Amino acid sequence: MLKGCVPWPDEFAHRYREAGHWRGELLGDLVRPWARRDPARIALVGGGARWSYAELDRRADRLAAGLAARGMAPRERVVVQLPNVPELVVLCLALFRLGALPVFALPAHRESELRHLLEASAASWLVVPDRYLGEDHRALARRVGGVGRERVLVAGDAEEFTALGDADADPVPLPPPDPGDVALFLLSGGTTGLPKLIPRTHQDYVYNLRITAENARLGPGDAYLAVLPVAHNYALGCPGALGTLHVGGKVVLAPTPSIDDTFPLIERERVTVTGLVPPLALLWKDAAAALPADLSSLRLVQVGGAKFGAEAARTFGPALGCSLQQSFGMAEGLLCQSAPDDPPEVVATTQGRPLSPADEIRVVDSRGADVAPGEPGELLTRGPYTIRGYYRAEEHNAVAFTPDGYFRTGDLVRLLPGGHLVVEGRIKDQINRGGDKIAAEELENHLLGHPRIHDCAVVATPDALLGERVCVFVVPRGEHAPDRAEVTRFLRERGVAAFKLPDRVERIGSLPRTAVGKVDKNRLRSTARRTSEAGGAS
Ligand code: OOB
Repeated sequence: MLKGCVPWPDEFAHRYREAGHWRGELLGDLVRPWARRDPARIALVGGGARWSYAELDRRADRLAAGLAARGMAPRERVVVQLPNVPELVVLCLALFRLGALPVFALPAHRESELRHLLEASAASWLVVPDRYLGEDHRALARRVGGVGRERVLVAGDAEEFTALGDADADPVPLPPPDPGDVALFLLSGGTTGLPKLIPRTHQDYVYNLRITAENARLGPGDAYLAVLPVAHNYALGCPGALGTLHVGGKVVLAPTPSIDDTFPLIERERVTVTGLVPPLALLWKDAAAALPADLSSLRLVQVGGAKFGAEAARTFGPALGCSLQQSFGMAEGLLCQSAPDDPPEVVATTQGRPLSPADEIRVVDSRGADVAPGEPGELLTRGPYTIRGYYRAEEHNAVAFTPDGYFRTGDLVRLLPGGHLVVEGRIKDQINRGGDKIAAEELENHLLGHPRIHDCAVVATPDALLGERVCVFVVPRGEHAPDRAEVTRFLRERGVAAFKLPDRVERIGSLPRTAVGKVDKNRLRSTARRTSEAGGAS
């Protein structure tokens, strides 16, 4: 395995191979059988493209050869920041075939996050779109720096950089990567500072695709609509775009998650399956009743990324005329989902069951001891598609994993007798804003750089639509505390992604502390709730 990664111990690797979970498959081969068997079958629709399996396969080979000709080598890291455009899917396949390693940035990331990803992965390449949603990503690449001009690849008008479309050459034989080696890097939601890199191997991720596709009963007759960024695990591989290609289905890319973009696509492409975060699911429920769109082709909608309340979950399926599948997953691996034969009340009130028979689950108290059955506690897990360590993060790994290899999820759950999990909350210091994860410490570190902020703490406040919003408590240096507009301006200047910007900024004389001297975030959360009920706050 790539240096800086933590392999599964031999005994576990052996077990996963024996059980047939790991089959030595390569992500770069995903579309090959379909391209041979049924070349004209439609694989990918989006941004004006409508490519068959043969076309997608051919483009991936040509791009891989073109990138190799420009000097891209196996195991080099490539920070990929592309929205849901067809080039992203071709690029993924090309990199997998080449054995170069995509590090998936989100389209919303800005200088702060991109700089961190380039540095943390020691990347030699960066891929961006020309423009997306009003942002000029070439200008962003210029500000970020760190990679030579010829190693910045642009989908679209490249200006002084290299056009991704110019990386095109006749296919050449490429030595296949090792299925047990890293194929891609996903990002952690982050709890301590900036996102950690999650190395996923070819065979563990193919397994991830297979079990999520099976649980969705996904087949060649399905059309999957990627509403959320394909750069995120959920729409990439759970089953997402790659899981759909694995089973010979059709991937449809929505350019943005808006109703205006997605509903017409569902109608036109007869979309059968998609995945949403709870705020989008709530919007879809209302819009389905109000708009004349024909959503009759939809058979299954996954909702996950943040807790979907039982009340909304009960009414969602009937409103859309399809089945609901709750999805509780994490880029580190473990996926829990409702099963097709779960009774409706179980689907509405739980976040599903771990997908693999080899997933090991523990629910523990603050001392690490197993809680009594049915009691809430922190979820620990290990298994055939759950990492054993973040990339180049030895110190952090020592606290994020138990000595016997369980990942500490930071999620508070209850385990029901039937094996279903209910997510009750979280102990990690993170805000989940409608599925977008914000590490409190990352924002706090930025804010401490403000000349008029002496100290600060970031906490979640409850919200009916988003589940949680970001609230900052500020202890000013001097008389005038910066208000929300000033804090927002400051964070934007530092190149922080817009989804992390605070919804509220509260002034406070000093931060409350616990007996051991840590900031008492529980107290701050109650203060935030009280002031919002009283109608205060900026
Ligand atoms: C998905 O992955 P990440 O890596 O962005 O975030 C993982 C975290 C979990 O640890 C949990 O705190 C939260 O997101 N979460 C949920 C949830 N799904 C994720 N919390 C409550 N209920 C749920 N259903 O978010 C992700 C990855 C794959 C599939 C779906 C979501």
